[in-house]
Amino acid sequence: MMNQTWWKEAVVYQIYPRSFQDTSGNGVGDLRGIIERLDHVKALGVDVIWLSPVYESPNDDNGYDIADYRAIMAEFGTMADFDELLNGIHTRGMKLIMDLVANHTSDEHAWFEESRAAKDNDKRDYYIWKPGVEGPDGVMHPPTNWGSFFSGPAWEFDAATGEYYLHLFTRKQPDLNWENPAVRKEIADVVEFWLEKGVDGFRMDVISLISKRGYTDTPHEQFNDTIANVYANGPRVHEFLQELYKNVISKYDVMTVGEGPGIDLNEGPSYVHEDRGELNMIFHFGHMFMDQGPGGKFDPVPIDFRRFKEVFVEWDQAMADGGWNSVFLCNHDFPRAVSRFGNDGPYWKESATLLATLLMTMRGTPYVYQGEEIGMTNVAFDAIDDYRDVETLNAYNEQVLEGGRDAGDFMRAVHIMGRDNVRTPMQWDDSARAGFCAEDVEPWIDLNPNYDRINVAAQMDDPESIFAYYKKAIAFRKAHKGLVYNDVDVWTLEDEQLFCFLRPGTTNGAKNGFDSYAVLLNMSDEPAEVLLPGRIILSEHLFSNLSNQSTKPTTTSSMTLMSWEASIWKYHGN
Ligand code: ISL
Repeated sequence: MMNQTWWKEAVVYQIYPRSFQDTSGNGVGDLRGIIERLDHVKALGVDVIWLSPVYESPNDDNGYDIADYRAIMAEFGTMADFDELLNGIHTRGMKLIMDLVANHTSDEHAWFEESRAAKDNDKRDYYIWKPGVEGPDGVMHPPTNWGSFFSGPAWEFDAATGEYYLHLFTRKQPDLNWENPAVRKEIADVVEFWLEKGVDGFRMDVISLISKRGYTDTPHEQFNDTIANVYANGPRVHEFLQELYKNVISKYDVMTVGEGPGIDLNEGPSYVHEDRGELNMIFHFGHMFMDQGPGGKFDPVPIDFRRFKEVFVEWDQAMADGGWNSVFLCNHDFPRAVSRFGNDGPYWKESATLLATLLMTMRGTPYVYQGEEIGMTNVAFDAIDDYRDVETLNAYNEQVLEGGRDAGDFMRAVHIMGRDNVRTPMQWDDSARAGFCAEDVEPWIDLNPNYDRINVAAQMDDPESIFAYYKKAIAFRKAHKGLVYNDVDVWTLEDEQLFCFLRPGTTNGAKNGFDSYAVLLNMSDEPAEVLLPGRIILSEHLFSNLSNQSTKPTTTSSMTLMSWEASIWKYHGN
């Protein structure tokens, strides 16, 4: 039986502060806005809030470029606001985890300003500087052929000292040099600073990238292969994480989740296994990168549903022995879950609630991204000028302006994949600015025009709403611990429509004290017939997302699920 702890049983809610609630009148969400909306978050029944970065930042990448790890971004408020927010979260019985972005800083961080000033500056080795190489043409080139995550080369020439610095993300996000013990000490001090303030843990941004493998050209044409084989899982990553855990994190009862581009099934457990003293869980990208075509992020391909199920199964199995998974369908970097994995047209409500059921019935800690609880959808702005995300804008410059790609074709890809799909303001009500900011204020990014239909106020008092369903599904998970800890046994891997799994209340054949659950999901627009495994009998219908659900108790071997029906049963047998 797995060890039981609070962070395995917790449900997490992610807040992207820029887009949550403006109170100061600048069109940008802020900390006081989160304070005002804490009762909404509490009403959902979640335990932990993950707050995307709120530190001082020039916002080249919306706060993922930190200029001061110990200061609050002025647009978001003050440290006093932060303290009040933390207190408000704690008094409601919830916890707060911060976003630790420590692979890189902003180029406006004081460390980088010093580092770039002179080759003999104390802080020179805080970052990764290399001389250029002279090509056969006699022209100076970057040290390697590496590309950045956000288009263009990963090296930037800096005239002050005539060398290049590494930036795996934008040129305003120079990578820190974790080989330097002074850098690791600085980061450990930052972590300690926030833990001493009373925060309850961290989500660690691109933690798989902190140890570099050396600086040779990547042989790969596809960027995701470069991430996996050249950038991620460097030789000292586990040592660095163990050091941070041992020196700081282990002294507090907190949770950690590492974000891990390039972490595969083999590497995953080594970051989180309970004997390793590193992290509690990671976000893997098995299901987040699966709809990228050969051209990468802005070359979308349809979701392969069988592969989607396999990803869940493989990761569950990989973590079954002493590891732990996070379960998420969306965050601030990927499209809206209902638009991507559901059907945000005719089956909007059914598919959004089915996805909620999947989140709350898988093994692993579930993460809900703001707006998911009301079924917020992708947005399709016509003009590139309506977009704000540096990833989208850089890709537009590279692919359309420089590369000659058809602008309409690129925009269609942005509508499917762009990160601004999830960054439009939270839709609180149907007033002119959806309650996100005052009506005479321009929000930093336009609203999704469907806010008149999809908003919190419209769902709050409706027992049939997506919001009401999230509340019920979260409460249901918390009341049925077998959904947290039991094994996962999927029996419809080949099926084109169904994702059905058992959560047996047995561990290695012996009863584990929890009930056994069967979760039946029809992830398609057509009805589907479920053939039940012969060895089980569905004994009690517990939960469904449709009001006209298939509640017929059955001792037979099959049942029919309506389009996007989700149905949870207690079962007997093994
Ligand atoms: O969104 C992605 C690409 O489209 C991902 O590859 C993403 O860049 C990657 O998962 C890293 O994301 C994290 O670090 C970035 C930041 O922009 C993201 O918001 C953050 O979640 C750099 O700090």
